[in-house]
Amino acid sequence: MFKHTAIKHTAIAAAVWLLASSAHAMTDTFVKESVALKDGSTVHIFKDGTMGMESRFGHPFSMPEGHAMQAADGRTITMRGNELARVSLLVQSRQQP
Ligand SMILES: [Cu+2]
Repeated sequence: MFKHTAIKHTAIAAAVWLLASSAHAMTDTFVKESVALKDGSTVHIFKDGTMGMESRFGHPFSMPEGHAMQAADGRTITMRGNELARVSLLVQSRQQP
């Protein structure tokens, strides 16, 4: 009887862990690169080549496609797409414990 309960607990713990980590896994898989910009904001480059902006305060913001961005490392990156919703998801997933 004790054995049975222990197995159940393990299964429940595994299920909870999966739920908690799924948001992180999801954002990990679709972000190819996050690049810090000279002005303190960050551009997230997704695997499909589109991009989304995050302000220095950690908030998603809109940027027109074709806008040239200066990376902190000196690169110039041209904005492709404007993935506000994806950046929102990314920020939310980081805020989970
Ligand atoms: Cu941008």
